Amino acid sequence: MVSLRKGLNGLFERVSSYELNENNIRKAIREFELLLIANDVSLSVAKQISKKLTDQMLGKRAKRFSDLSKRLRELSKPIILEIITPKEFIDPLELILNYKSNKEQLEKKRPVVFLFLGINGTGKTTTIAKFAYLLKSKGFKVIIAASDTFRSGAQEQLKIHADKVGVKIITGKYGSDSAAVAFDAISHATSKFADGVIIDTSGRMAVNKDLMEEMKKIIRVTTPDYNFLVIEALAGNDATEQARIFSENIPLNGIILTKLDADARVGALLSVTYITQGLPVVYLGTGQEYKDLERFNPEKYVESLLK
Ligand SMILES: Nc1nc2c(ncn2[C@@H]2O[C@H](COP(=O)(O)OP(=O)(O)O)[C@@H](O)[C@H]2O)c(=O)[nH]1
Ligand SMILES: [Mg+2]
Repeated sequence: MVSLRKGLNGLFERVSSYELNENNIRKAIREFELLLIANDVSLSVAKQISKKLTDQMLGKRAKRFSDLSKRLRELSKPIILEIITPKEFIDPLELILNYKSNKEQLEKKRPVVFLFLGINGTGKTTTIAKFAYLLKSKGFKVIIAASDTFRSGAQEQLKIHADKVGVKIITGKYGSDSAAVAFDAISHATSKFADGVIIDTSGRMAVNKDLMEEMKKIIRVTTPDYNFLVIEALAGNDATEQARIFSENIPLNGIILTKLDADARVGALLSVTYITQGLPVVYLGTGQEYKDLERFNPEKYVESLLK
């Protein structure tokens, strides 16, 4: 949050000394836009925000104001909030709880299945370990499916996490069918009356056709209840592109944005939520430890950004 927030603070301070006229208002909005772009907010989102600000400050129905800095802050808040507020909030803990209390589903006995997708290195495996840790700490029984049978070391990496967290893992052979591993894990979990299954998947270096086909196959075979896309905030514009391609090809239910601790580049959050049109950000990854998984609160995010 640091750099964008600092930048915005500086901007609000600067413009408070501007004389109030149309030129200066346009200049302040332009500075606002550039600051967003410099902080990982994509061009189209930044432009959309500045257009709305211009309309609301200079348009026909603009209200009169005397404090440019205050007005800019007041108006940008709902504009940003609208972009990052999902159509529907998703809380995985509630999902499992609701599921457990739903008799019909209980009779089917199948646990809630969460599929994690995303390209290599975004933090899928780490996030799965954090998620399993969270579910376990809340008393749920979960099983992990190590369906990344592609990248060498992936099985061992996840096994180490599963052992540390203390949850069961179903692994597969490298080069074997990732969908089959996931399917086995779900069967196993069903027979053990587990509450949830978390499926890890392989990513490739970039989003490409092979990856999409593999993900579609896993989805066909396992019919997950929730598909979560894992994206790293550090990826900047690339994060937006990944969100676009995945959301166009795969029916996603939510996004997990990782690496928000490192140098906290929160701008990506705006672009990613904008491009996926209101998909909820389910969790934020804020570090490398199991506890570093936070719920995302749009109000809090905007408050802290514009404070
Ligand atoms: N700082 C930080 N590092 C993370 C976070 N999530 C994952 N990582 C690191 O990112 C690297 C790649 O993570 P991994 O889970 O293997 O990514 P995968 O390829 O998507 O499974 C590892 O070094 C993780 O420790 C996070 O929220 N913050
Ligand atoms: Mg992985």
